[in-house]
Amino acid sequence: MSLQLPRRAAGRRGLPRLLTLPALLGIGLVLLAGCSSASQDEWKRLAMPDPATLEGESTLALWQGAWIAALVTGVVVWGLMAWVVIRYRRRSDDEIPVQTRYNLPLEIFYTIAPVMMVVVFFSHTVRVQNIALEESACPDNIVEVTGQQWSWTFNYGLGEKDCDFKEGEGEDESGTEGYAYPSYTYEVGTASYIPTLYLPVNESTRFNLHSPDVIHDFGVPGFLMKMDVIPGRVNSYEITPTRTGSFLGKCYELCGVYHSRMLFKVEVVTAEEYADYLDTLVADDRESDEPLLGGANAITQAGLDDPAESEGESE
Ligand SMILES: [Cu+2]
Repeated sequence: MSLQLPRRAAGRRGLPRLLTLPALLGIGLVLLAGCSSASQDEWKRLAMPDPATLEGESTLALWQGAWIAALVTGVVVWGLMAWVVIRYRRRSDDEIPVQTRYNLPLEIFYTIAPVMMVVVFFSHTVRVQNIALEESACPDNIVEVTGQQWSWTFNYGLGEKDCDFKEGEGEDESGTEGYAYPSYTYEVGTASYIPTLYLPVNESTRFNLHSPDVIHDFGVPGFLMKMDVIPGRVNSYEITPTRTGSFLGKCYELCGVYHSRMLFKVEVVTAEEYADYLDTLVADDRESDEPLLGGANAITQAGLDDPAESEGESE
């Protein structure tokens, strides 16, 4: 039985197609020429925001490194494909190119090379993840963050902190329950009021994340960091802002109808301005012995009876 070879297309229709590539390159150049220096920086960061924290620098480096590695891999693969297509193309209608099967060295190479690449990518990912999740024994500040439907509450500690309360709640080594600070002051957002989170520059701040209802996700694009806020457990992460400025934060987890309203502003300020801000909150009579974490706090109001009693017994 003979091999059926498709007829090659007659005529020369290659020229218009050859012109497509220069045309596309030309359009690309014209588009790129309109870029400002700010958007050129964005190109260098490959669309990542300019990191405003110590930890964010590593995340950006991982992102850029991954793109470079992917591009190098792509160029090698595309190059090999183009070389094979051109070098081993059919030169006449009645010729069959060399048919190669079972090339053991080649098969071993294309099995081992990708595995090695995955090992390298994975190890860098784990290394950067460890940097992003690293927590000091006692950060400069601990903020108890509550993500509730449909906004955020930021609880700032007042007085001396006790770093034995690492999880934000629960027991310390001596078995006493409580929080890191003896008292708190707070900023509460609502679905129609966007709250602002204040942070001192060049000081480490740990966020302990609480949710009284569903899973939210607390993140600031400018910090290149986000983390799930899960009811029933306290997640946490630490950041050290490296420059003052205004940033925007949001909920990264589709948490219900008004998820899109779970925005917040971030102001990174000097240590003095931070202390002044906490003073204005205290002056506004926003003080509490414990952080506002939603749950019972969300339905208990001063002056009301125990909600369980007022609702009556259902059984
Ligand atoms: Cu949410």
